[in-house]
Amino acid sequence: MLPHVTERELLGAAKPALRIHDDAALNAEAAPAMLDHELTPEHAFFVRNNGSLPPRADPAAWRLCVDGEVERVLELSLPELQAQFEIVSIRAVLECAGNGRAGFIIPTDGLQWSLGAVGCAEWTGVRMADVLAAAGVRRNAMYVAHHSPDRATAGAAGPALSRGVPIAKALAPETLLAFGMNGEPLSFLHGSPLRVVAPGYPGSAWQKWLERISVLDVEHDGMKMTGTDYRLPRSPVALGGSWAEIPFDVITDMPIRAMITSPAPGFVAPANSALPVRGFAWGGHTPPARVEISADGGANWVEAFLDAEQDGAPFAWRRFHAHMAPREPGSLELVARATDLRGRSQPLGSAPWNPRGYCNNGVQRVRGSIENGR
Ligand SMILES: Nc1nc2c(c(=O)[nH]1)N[C@H]1C(S)=C(S)[C@@H](COP(=O)(O)O)O[C@H]1N2
Ligand SMILES: [Mo]
Repeated sequence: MLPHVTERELLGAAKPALRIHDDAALNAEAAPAMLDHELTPEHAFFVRNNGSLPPRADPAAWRLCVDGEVERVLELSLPELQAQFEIVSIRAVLECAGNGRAGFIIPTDGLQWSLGAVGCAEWTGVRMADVLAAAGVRRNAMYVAHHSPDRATAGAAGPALSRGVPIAKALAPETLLAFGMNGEPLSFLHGSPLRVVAPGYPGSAWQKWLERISVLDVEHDGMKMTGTDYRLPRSPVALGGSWAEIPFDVITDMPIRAMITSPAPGFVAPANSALPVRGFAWGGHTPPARVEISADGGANWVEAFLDAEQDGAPFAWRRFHAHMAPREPGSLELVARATDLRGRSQPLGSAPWNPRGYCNNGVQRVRGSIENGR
Protein backbone atom coordinates (compact mmCIF):
# COMPACT_ATOMS: atom_id res chain seq x y z
CA MET A 1 0.00 0.00 0.00
CA LEU A 2 1.30 3.47 -0.81
CA PRO A 3 2.09 5.18 2.48
CA HIS A 4 -0.31 8.07 1.91
CA VAL A 5 -3.30 5.86 1.10
CA THR A 6 -5.27 5.02 4.24
CA GLU A 7 -7.26 1.80 4.59
CA ARG A 8 -10.46 3.80 4.30
CA GLU A 9 -9.31 5.54 1.12
CA LEU A 10 -8.43 2.18 -0.36
CA LEU A 11 -11.89 0.88 0.44
CA GLY A 12 -13.61 4.05 -0.78
CA ALA A 13 -11.81 3.82 -4.12
CA ALA A 14 -12.53 0.11 -4.64
CA LYS A 15 -16.09 0.09 -3.29
CA PRO A 16 -17.51 3.63 -3.31
CA ALA A 17 -21.16 2.58 -2.84
CA LEU A 18 -20.72 0.40 0.24
CA ARG A 19 -21.87 1.59 3.65
CA ILE A 20 -18.84 1.78 5.90
CA HIS A 21 -19.47 0.79 9.51
CA ASP A 22 -18.26 2.97 12.32
CA ASP A 23 -15.52 0.72 13.64
CA ALA A 24 -11.77 0.83 14.16
CA ALA A 25 -11.36 -1.98 11.62
CA LEU A 26 -12.44 -1.73 8.01
CA ASN A 27 -15.97 -3.07 7.61
CA ALA A 28 -18.50 -2.23 4.92
CA GLU A 29 -21.63 -3.71 3.46
CA ALA A 30 -23.82 -3.42 0.38
CA ALA A 31 -27.51 -2.60 0.23
CA PRO A 32 -29.43 -5.69 -1.00
CA ALA A 33 -30.44 -3.78 -4.15
CA MET A 34 -26.73 -3.65 -5.09
CA LEU A 35 -26.52 -7.44 -4.90
CA ASP A 36 -28.86 -8.17 -7.81
CA HIS A 37 -26.25 -10.21 -9.73
CA GLU A 38 -25.62 -13.96 -9.96
CA LEU A 39 -21.98 -13.20 -9.20
CA THR A 40 -21.44 -10.25 -6.90
CA PRO A 41 -19.14 -7.72 -8.58
CA GLU A 42 -16.06 -6.81 -6.59
CA HIS A 43 -17.30 -3.23 -6.03
CA ALA A 44 -20.45 -4.51 -4.27
CA PHE A 45 -18.80 -7.28 -2.27
CA PHE A 46 -18.78 -6.62 1.49
CA VAL A 47 -15.55 -6.36 3.47
CA ARG A 48 -15.09 -7.62 6.98
CA ASN A 49 -11.94 -7.25 9.04
CA ASN A 50 -11.31 -8.04 12.68
CA GLY A 51 -8.16 -5.93 12.83
CA SER A 52 -5.98 -3.77 10.63
CA LEU A 53 -4.97 -4.81 7.13
CA PRO A 54 -1.59 -6.58 6.94
CA PRO A 55 1.35 -5.17 5.01
CA ARG A 56 1.16 -6.19 1.36
CA ALA A 57 3.07 -9.41 0.76
CA ASP A 58 6.16 -9.30 -1.44
CA PRO A 59 5.27 -11.86 -4.15
CA ALA A 60 8.90 -13.01 -4.43
CA ALA A 61 9.19 -13.72 -0.72
CA TRP A 62 5.68 -14.98 0.04
CA ARG A 63 5.27 -18.68 0.93
CA LEU A 64 2.43 -20.82 2.19
CA CYS A 65 3.65 -23.03 5.02
CA VAL A 66 1.90 -26.29 5.95
CA ASP A 67 3.00 -27.82 9.23
CA GLY A 68 1.79 -29.57 12.39
CA GLU A 69 0.49 -33.16 12.22
CA VAL A 70 1.96 -33.83 8.76
CA GLU A 71 4.66 -36.11 7.40
CA ARG A 72 6.45 -33.27 5.58
CA VAL A 73 6.42 -29.53 6.23
CA LEU A 74 5.65 -27.71 2.97
CA GLU A 75 6.71 -24.27 1.88
CA LEU A 76 5.14 -23.23 -1.40
CA SER A 77 5.35 -20.07 -3.44
CA LEU A 78 2.23 -19.05 -5.36
CA PRO A 79 3.64 -20.25 -8.72
CA GLU A 80 4.55 -23.59 -7.10
CA LEU A 81 1.07 -23.94 -5.64
CA GLN A 82 -0.45 -23.19 -9.05
CA ALA A 83 1.87 -25.59 -10.88
CA GLN A 84 1.72 -28.54 -8.49
CA PHE A 85 -2.02 -28.81 -7.88
CA GLU A 86 -5.11 -28.92 -10.03
CA ILE A 87 -6.71 -25.50 -10.38
CA VAL A 88 -10.46 -25.49 -9.86
CA SER A 89 -13.25 -22.90 -9.67
CA ILE A 90 -16.34 -23.00 -7.54
CA ARG A 91 -19.27 -20.65 -7.13
CA ALA A 92 -20.09 -20.11 -3.49
CA VAL A 93 -21.75 -17.67 -1.14
CA LEU A 94 -19.55 -15.96 1.43
CA GLU A 95 -21.65 -14.69 4.33
CA CYS A 96 -20.56 -13.22 7.64
CA ALA A 97 -22.01 -15.00 10.69
CA GLY A 98 -23.13 -11.55 11.85
CA ASN A 99 -25.17 -10.79 8.72
CA GLY A 100 -28.63 -9.73 9.93
CA ARG A 101 -27.41 -8.94 13.43
CA ALA A 102 -29.13 -5.53 13.44
CA GLY A 103 -32.45 -7.39 13.18
CA PHE A 104 -32.29 -8.70 16.74
CA ILE A 105 -34.75 -6.72 18.84
CA ILE A 106 -32.50 -7.00 21.89
CA PRO A 107 -29.24 -5.62 20.50
CA THR A 108 -26.00 -7.53 20.90
CA ASP A 109 -22.34 -6.57 20.72
CA GLY A 110 -20.73 -6.63 17.32
CA LEU A 111 -21.05 -4.76 14.05
CA GLN A 112 -24.65 -3.90 13.37
CA TRP A 113 -24.78 -5.54 9.96
CA SER A 114 -28.02 -5.13 8.12
CA LEU A 115 -28.43 -7.72 5.33
CA GLY A 116 -25.49 -6.89 3.06
CA ALA A 117 -22.64 -8.85 4.65
CA VAL A 118 -22.96 -11.47 1.93
CA GLY A 119 -21.95 -12.05 -1.66
CA CYS A 120 -21.66 -14.89 -4.16
CA ALA A 121 -18.51 -15.21 -6.25
CA GLU A 122 -16.63 -17.67 -8.39
CA TRP A 123 -13.53 -18.61 -6.46
CA THR A 124 -10.49 -20.06 -8.20
CA GLY A 125 -7.72 -21.92 -6.45
CA VAL A 126 -6.45 -25.33 -5.44
CA ARG A 127 -8.16 -27.82 -3.15
CA MET A 128 -6.95 -27.65 0.41
CA ALA A 129 -7.24 -31.47 0.39
CA ASP A 130 -4.65 -31.77 -2.40
CA VAL A 131 -2.17 -29.56 -0.56
CA LEU A 132 -2.73 -31.47 2.68
CA ALA A 133 -2.26 -34.77 0.83
CA ALA A 134 1.11 -33.53 -0.44
CA ALA A 135 2.10 -32.80 3.14
CA GLY A 136 0.80 -36.20 4.30
CA VAL A 137 -1.83 -35.73 6.99
CA ARG A 138 -1.24 -37.91 10.05
CA ARG A 139 -4.03 -40.13 11.35
CA ASN A 140 -4.50 -38.10 14.51
CA ALA A 141 -5.31 -34.92 12.55
CA MET A 142 -8.52 -33.34 13.81
CA TYR A 143 -8.51 -29.67 12.82
CA VAL A 144 -6.64 -27.20 10.67
CA ALA A 145 -5.59 -23.81 12.04
CA HIS A 146 -5.23 -20.83 9.72
CA HIS A 147 -2.66 -18.12 10.32
CA SER A 148 -2.35 -14.66 8.75
CA PRO A 149 -0.24 -11.55 9.27
CA ASP A 150 -3.08 -9.09 10.03
CA ARG A 151 -2.97 -7.83 13.60
CA ALA A 152 -5.71 -6.99 16.11
CA THR A 153 -4.99 -3.27 15.79
CA ALA A 154 -2.26 -1.31 14.08
CA GLY A 155 0.99 -2.06 15.87
CA ALA A 156 -0.47 -4.84 18.05
CA ALA A 157 1.35 -8.14 18.40
CA GLY A 158 -1.62 -10.52 18.46
CA PRO A 159 -3.33 -11.83 15.35
CA ALA A 160 -6.64 -10.26 14.33
CA LEU A 161 -8.12 -13.67 13.62
CA SER A 162 -6.85 -17.22 13.54
CA ARG A 163 -9.58 -19.66 12.86
CA GLY A 164 -9.79 -23.05 11.17
CA VAL A 165 -12.06 -25.90 10.18
CA PRO A 166 -12.45 -29.54 11.23
CA ILE A 167 -10.23 -31.89 9.22
CA ALA A 168 -13.27 -33.32 7.38
CA LYS A 169 -14.09 -29.86 6.00
CA ALA A 170 -10.42 -29.20 5.22
CA LEU A 171 -10.43 -32.37 3.09
CA ALA A 172 -13.83 -31.73 1.49
CA PRO A 173 -13.63 -31.12 -2.28
CA GLU A 174 -15.28 -27.67 -2.05
CA THR A 175 -12.72 -26.26 0.37
CA LEU A 176 -10.17 -24.24 -1.57
CA LEU A 177 -7.10 -22.12 -1.18
CA ALA A 178 -8.11 -19.36 -3.57
CA PHE A 179 -6.10 -16.81 -5.51
CA GLY A 180 -8.86 -15.77 -7.93
CA MET A 181 -12.31 -14.22 -7.60
CA ASN A 182 -14.79 -13.79 -10.45
CA GLY A 183 -12.11 -14.50 -13.04
CA GLU A 184 -9.72 -11.86 -11.73
CA PRO A 185 -6.75 -12.20 -9.42
CA LEU A 186 -7.94 -12.05 -5.82
CA SER A 187 -7.72 -8.45 -4.60
CA PHE A 188 -5.83 -7.35 -1.52
CA LEU A 189 -9.03 -6.40 0.32
CA HIS A 190 -10.36 -9.94 -0.20
CA GLY A 191 -7.19 -11.62 1.02
CA SER A 192 -4.53 -11.90 -1.69
CA PRO A 193 -2.21 -13.67 -2.23
CA LEU A 194 -4.29 -16.55 -0.82
CA ARG A 195 -7.49 -17.08 1.14
CA VAL A 196 -9.48 -20.00 2.40
CA VAL A 197 -12.81 -20.75 0.70
CA ALA A 198 -14.99 -22.85 3.01
CA PRO A 199 -18.45 -22.99 1.38
CA GLY A 200 -21.30 -23.42 3.86
CA TYR A 201 -19.19 -22.21 6.77
CA PRO A 202 -19.49 -18.65 8.14
CA GLY A 203 -17.16 -16.07 6.59
CA SER A 204 -14.90 -16.21 9.64
CA ALA A 205 -13.64 -19.61 8.44
CA TRP A 206 -12.63 -18.05 5.10
CA GLN A 207 -9.26 -16.84 6.34
CA LYS A 208 -7.75 -14.03 4.24
CA TRP A 209 -4.01 -13.39 3.65
CA LEU A 210 -3.36 -17.02 4.59
CA GLU A 211 0.31 -17.84 5.14
CA ARG A 212 0.27 -20.92 7.34
CA ILE A 213 -1.94 -23.95 7.79
CA SER A 214 -1.19 -25.96 10.89
CA VAL A 215 -2.72 -29.42 11.19
CA LEU A 216 -3.75 -30.05 14.80
CA ASP A 217 -4.90 -33.04 16.84
CA VAL A 218 -7.30 -30.83 18.83
CA GLU A 219 -9.84 -28.13 17.96
CA HIS A 220 -7.93 -24.91 17.25
CA ASP A 221 -8.02 -22.31 20.03
CA GLY A 222 -6.70 -19.32 18.06
CA MET A 223 -7.92 -15.74 18.10
CA LYS A 224 -11.75 -15.64 17.81
CA MET A 225 -12.16 -19.41 18.13
CA THR A 226 -13.03 -19.63 21.82
CA GLY A 227 -15.59 -18.37 24.34
CA THR A 228 -18.60 -16.93 22.54
CA ASP A 229 -16.63 -15.85 19.43
CA TYR A 230 -18.32 -17.23 16.28
CA ARG A 231 -20.07 -19.77 18.47
CA LEU A 232 -23.69 -20.45 19.30
CA PRO A 233 -25.11 -21.65 22.63
CA ARG A 234 -25.93 -25.36 22.56
CA SER A 235 -29.23 -24.69 24.32
CA PRO A 236 -31.39 -21.55 24.12
CA VAL A 237 -30.37 -18.53 26.15
CA ALA A 238 -33.25 -16.73 27.86
CA LEU A 239 -33.47 -13.10 26.76
CA GLY A 240 -31.50 -11.12 29.29
CA GLY A 241 -30.62 -14.39 31.05
CA SER A 242 -27.17 -15.72 31.84
CA TRP A 243 -25.25 -18.03 29.56
CA ALA A 244 -22.33 -18.69 31.87
CA GLU A 245 -23.33 -22.34 32.34
CA ILE A 246 -24.15 -23.08 28.70
CA PRO A 247 -21.57 -24.65 26.36
CA PHE A 248 -20.98 -22.84 23.07
CA ASP A 249 -20.20 -24.66 19.81
CA VAL A 250 -18.25 -23.33 16.82
CA ILE A 251 -20.58 -22.29 14.00
CA THR A 252 -20.02 -24.78 11.18
CA ASP A 253 -23.04 -24.07 9.00
CA MET A 254 -24.99 -21.03 7.85
CA PRO A 255 -28.78 -20.97 7.96
CA ILE A 256 -31.22 -20.71 5.04
CA ARG A 257 -31.99 -17.21 3.82
CA ALA A 258 -33.74 -15.34 1.01
CA MET A 259 -32.79 -11.78 0.11
CA ILE A 260 -35.03 -9.51 -1.95
CA THR A 261 -32.83 -7.48 -4.29
CA SER A 262 -35.69 -5.80 -6.16
CA PRO A 263 -37.73 -3.76 -5.48
CA ALA A 264 -35.71 -1.67 -3.05
CA PRO A 265 -37.15 -0.28 0.20
CA GLY A 266 -39.29 2.80 -0.43
CA PHE A 267 -40.47 1.57 -3.84
CA VAL A 268 -43.60 3.04 -5.38
CA ALA A 269 -45.56 0.78 -7.74
CA PRO A 270 -48.81 1.28 -9.66
CA ALA A 271 -52.02 -0.40 -8.51
CA ASN A 272 -53.61 -3.13 -10.65
CA SER A 273 -50.43 -4.16 -12.37
CA ALA A 274 -47.89 -6.86 -11.69
CA LEU A 275 -45.24 -6.08 -9.12
CA PRO A 276 -42.16 -8.17 -9.91
CA VAL A 277 -40.18 -9.29 -6.87
CA ARG A 278 -36.83 -10.98 -7.18
CA GLY A 279 -33.73 -11.92 -5.24
CA PHE A 280 -31.55 -14.82 -4.20
CA ALA A 281 -31.81 -17.72 -1.78
CA TRP A 282 -29.05 -19.83 -0.27
CA GLY A 283 -28.34 -22.09 2.69
CA GLY A 284 -25.07 -23.17 4.27
CA HIS A 285 -24.63 -26.85 3.43
CA THR A 286 -28.35 -27.37 2.69
CA PRO A 287 -29.67 -25.71 -0.46
CA PRO A 288 -33.03 -23.96 -0.64
CA ALA A 289 -36.07 -26.03 -1.59
CA ARG A 290 -38.55 -23.18 -1.99
CA VAL A 291 -39.12 -19.47 -1.54
CA GLU A 292 -42.45 -17.88 -0.73
CA ILE A 293 -43.34 -14.21 -1.05
CA SER A 294 -45.92 -12.23 0.85
CA ALA A 295 -47.17 -8.78 -0.16
CA ASP A 296 -49.06 -8.19 3.06
CA GLY A 297 -46.43 -8.48 5.75
CA GLY A 298 -46.67 -12.26 6.04
CA ALA A 299 -50.42 -13.01 6.16
CA ASN A 300 -50.70 -14.55 2.67
CA TRP A 301 -47.96 -16.23 0.65
CA VAL A 302 -47.34 -17.16 -2.96
CA GLU A 303 -44.75 -19.60 -4.19
CA ALA A 304 -41.86 -17.92 -6.03
CA PHE A 305 -40.09 -19.50 -9.01
CA LEU A 306 -36.73 -20.76 -7.81
CA ASP A 307 -33.97 -21.47 -10.33
CA ALA A 308 -32.67 -25.03 -10.34
CA GLU A 309 -29.25 -25.75 -8.90
CA GLN A 310 -26.56 -25.15 -11.49
CA ASP A 311 -24.29 -28.06 -12.30
CA GLY A 312 -21.59 -28.36 -9.72
CA ALA A 313 -22.70 -25.25 -7.84
CA PRO A 314 -24.61 -26.38 -4.73
CA PHE A 315 -23.05 -23.54 -2.73
CA ALA A 316 -24.04 -20.71 -5.11
CA TRP A 317 -27.08 -18.60 -4.40
CA ARG A 318 -30.11 -19.16 -6.55
CA ARG A 319 -32.38 -16.65 -8.22
CA PHE A 320 -36.03 -16.49 -7.20
CA HIS A 321 -38.74 -14.34 -8.71
CA ALA A 322 -42.47 -13.82 -8.35
CA HIS A 323 -45.13 -11.50 -9.71
CA MET A 324 -47.31 -10.03 -7.04
CA ALA A 325 -50.60 -8.33 -7.88
CA PRO A 326 -51.35 -5.68 -5.28
CA ARG A 327 -54.75 -4.10 -5.94
CA GLU A 328 -55.35 -1.52 -3.23
CA PRO A 329 -53.37 1.70 -3.08
CA GLY A 330 -51.56 2.19 0.20
CA SER A 331 -48.44 1.02 1.96
CA LEU A 332 -47.33 -2.56 1.60
CA GLU A 333 -44.71 -4.86 3.04
CA LEU A 334 -42.99 -7.53 0.94
CA VAL A 335 -41.56 -10.52 2.77
CA ALA A 336 -39.51 -13.40 1.37
CA ARG A 337 -39.21 -16.67 3.24
CA ALA A 338 -36.96 -19.53 2.14
CA THR A 339 -37.15 -23.15 3.26
CA ASP A 340 -34.21 -25.51 2.88
CA LEU A 341 -34.16 -29.12 1.66
CA ARG A 342 -34.42 -30.34 5.23
CA GLY A 343 -37.64 -28.34 5.74
CA ARG A 344 -36.15 -25.57 7.85
CA SER A 345 -37.74 -22.17 7.16
CA GLN A 346 -36.67 -18.67 8.04
CA PRO A 347 -38.34 -17.35 11.19
CA LEU A 348 -40.88 -14.55 10.68
CA GLY A 349 -39.39 -12.67 13.62
CA SER A 350 -35.73 -13.29 14.32
CA ALA A 351 -33.61 -16.37 14.91
CA PRO A 352 -33.04 -17.55 18.51
CA TRP A 353 -31.33 -14.74 20.36
CA ASN A 354 -27.68 -15.38 21.21
CA PRO A 355 -25.24 -13.15 23.03
CA ARG A 356 -23.10 -12.26 20.01
CA GLY A 357 -25.90 -11.90 17.51
CA TYR A 358 -24.94 -14.60 15.01
CA CYS A 359 -26.97 -16.36 12.34
CA ASN A 360 -30.06 -14.15 12.44
CA ASN A 361 -31.93 -15.39 9.39
CA GLY A 362 -35.23 -13.76 10.30
CA VAL A 363 -37.13 -12.81 7.15
CA GLN A 364 -36.36 -9.56 5.34
CA ARG A 365 -39.21 -7.04 5.08
CA VAL A 366 -39.23 -4.48 2.26
CA ARG A 367 -41.72 -1.65 2.65
CA GLY A 368 -43.10 0.42 -0.21
CA SER A 369 -46.33 1.79 -1.50
CA ILE A 370 -48.91 1.22 -4.19
CA GLU A 371 -50.40 4.24 -5.93
CA ASN A 372 -53.27 4.70 -8.32
CA GLY A 373 -52.06 5.28 -11.86
CA ARG A 374 -51.66 8.94 -12.63
N1 LIG B 1 -6.97 -12.76 8.07
C1 LIG B 1 -8.28 -12.52 8.23
N2 LIG B 1 -9.18 -13.25 7.54
C2 LIG B 1 -10.50 -13.02 7.69
C3 LIG B 1 -10.98 -12.03 8.59
C4 LIG B 1 -10.02 -11.28 9.31
O1 LIG B 1 -10.33 -10.38 10.11
N3 LIG B 1 -8.68 -11.54 9.10
N4 LIG B 1 -12.34 -11.87 8.75
C5 LIG B 1 -13.17 -13.04 8.43
C6 LIG B 1 -14.60 -12.75 8.43
S1 LIG B 1 -15.32 -12.63 9.96
C7 LIG B 1 -15.33 -12.68 7.27
S2 LIG B 1 -17.00 -12.51 7.31
C8 LIG B 1 -14.68 -12.78 5.94
C9 LIG B 1 -15.04 -11.60 5.05
O2 LIG B 1 -14.41 -11.71 3.81
P1 LIG B 1 -14.31 -10.46 2.83
O3 LIG B 1 -13.74 -9.31 3.58
O4 LIG B 1 -13.50 -10.91 1.68
O5 LIG B 1 -15.74 -10.15 2.40
O6 LIG B 1 -13.27 -12.81 6.06
C10 LIG B 1 -12.78 -13.63 7.09
N5 LIG B 1 -11.35 -13.77 6.97
MO1 LIG C 1 -17.64 -12.54 9.66
